[in-house]
Amino acid sequence: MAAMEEWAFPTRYDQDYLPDPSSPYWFPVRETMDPAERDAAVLVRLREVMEYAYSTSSFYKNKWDAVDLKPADITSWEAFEQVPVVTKAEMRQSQADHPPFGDYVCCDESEIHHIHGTSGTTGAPTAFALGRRDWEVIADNQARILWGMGVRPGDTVFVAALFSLYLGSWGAMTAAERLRCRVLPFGAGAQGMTARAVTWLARVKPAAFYATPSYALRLAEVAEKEKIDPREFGLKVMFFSGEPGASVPSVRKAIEDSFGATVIDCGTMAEMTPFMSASATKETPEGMLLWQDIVWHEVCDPETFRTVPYGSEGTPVYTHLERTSQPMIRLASNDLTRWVMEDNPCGRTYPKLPNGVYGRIDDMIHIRGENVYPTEVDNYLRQVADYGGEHQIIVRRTGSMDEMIVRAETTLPDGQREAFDRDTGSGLQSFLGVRVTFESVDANTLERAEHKSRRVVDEREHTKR
Ligand code: 8LE
Repeated sequence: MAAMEEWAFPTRYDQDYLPDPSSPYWFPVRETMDPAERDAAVLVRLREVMEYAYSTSSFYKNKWDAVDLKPADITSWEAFEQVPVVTKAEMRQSQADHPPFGDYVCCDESEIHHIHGTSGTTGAPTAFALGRRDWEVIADNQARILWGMGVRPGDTVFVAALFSLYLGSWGAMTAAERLRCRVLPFGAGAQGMTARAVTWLARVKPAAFYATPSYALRLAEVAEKEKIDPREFGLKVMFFSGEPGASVPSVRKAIEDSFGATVIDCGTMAEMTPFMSASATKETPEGMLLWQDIVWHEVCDPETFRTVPYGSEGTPVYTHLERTSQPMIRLASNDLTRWVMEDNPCGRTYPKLPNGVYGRIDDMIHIRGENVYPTEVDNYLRQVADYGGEHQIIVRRTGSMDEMIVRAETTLPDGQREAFDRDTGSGLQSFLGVRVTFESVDANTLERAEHKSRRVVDEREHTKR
């Protein structure tokens, strides 16, 4: 087996390393090696990470002792797939019992370099503790992934996401810094900031841009209002995480058409930072590759948490290979995806999520025996002429029947919407395969997301969470 570049645990990357400028790969061996050889190396690493977690955290020790599992037992993939998954509820409990970081912090607390957290406004927050050395390793890994996207030293990277508890923006920033880029940590979310972003983008003309997909579309609308064509920003690559969108065909196309840039999808979960370990590349721009030597990604049956065969749908389960602060070992995501293993145009030998991560299990709408992904509604509406750019999905129970109402904006004036309402309603209904009550509303009346979109309002009692 060819020696894998800087493959060690605990991990320490050479902070001065940069690839040969002509190389499409940061680490040519690790990225293009025989996947079976890579997997064999990962299995050894998983045992090491588990030994480390078992000996440094009561969380993992108790969890594994309860099922009589020892890290040394992990000598096969069958054995690894029986490691019980970690749920978000367990982490919340651990942090309630051992504030503020829970008993799954494996490093000395003096090592903690950054504290981030869940950005939701309801429920108990979860704190993320990131070690100083981990932060460097995260930067290195994500710089490597940015390299794969075609970002290069000296490029200006415009970060248009919240700089607060949210890890997305900080992760993009630290990666770009490690890559020797020029970072513009613009942020998002303050009053009037989107219009100012338009001005800055037009003036600075960055090469790369990071945000949530909803925010990019919002930015394009604001630019249009300011009479600026987003293509004038001259962006080369736009990379997105945080929600489905960059792999939803019509959303992706809307962003590409507005900005004239390559759209790249990436992102797992904040807990999993380096969260870009699932990411497309410049030459494999669609879907997301699973960079298996950075984080071990499995796609599993949501009941048994055994991996499903390539070609099948399941829920992602993630394991850190390099984190020493709060390593996640088989973290259950509750998301939905499908994975495949095929030849990738970029030459990387990683499995791929051809449709990205297309939804959360608990956001799927169950209506009269059918499942509807909210992203399908987005995908459909986005290619309808005269669509106003935003919509809402309301699910309610009328009598004994569930009803799905889609309320969508249109740019058509009131009085000229009859055909639009009829055709969009029936088109949506046959696309989704469920009955839909369709209503149009004036453009620019529904709320735009500054961060992640929340478009579903489920008014049914039994699904209230
Ligand atoms: C489809 C990954 C990050 C830092 O951008 C993020 O949003 O982390 P966070 O706040 O922990 O949220 C994670 C959840 O966002 C995932 O479980 C998934 O439901 C969604 N998500 C993140 N990136 C994507 C995504 N869904 N495609 C993505 N690229």
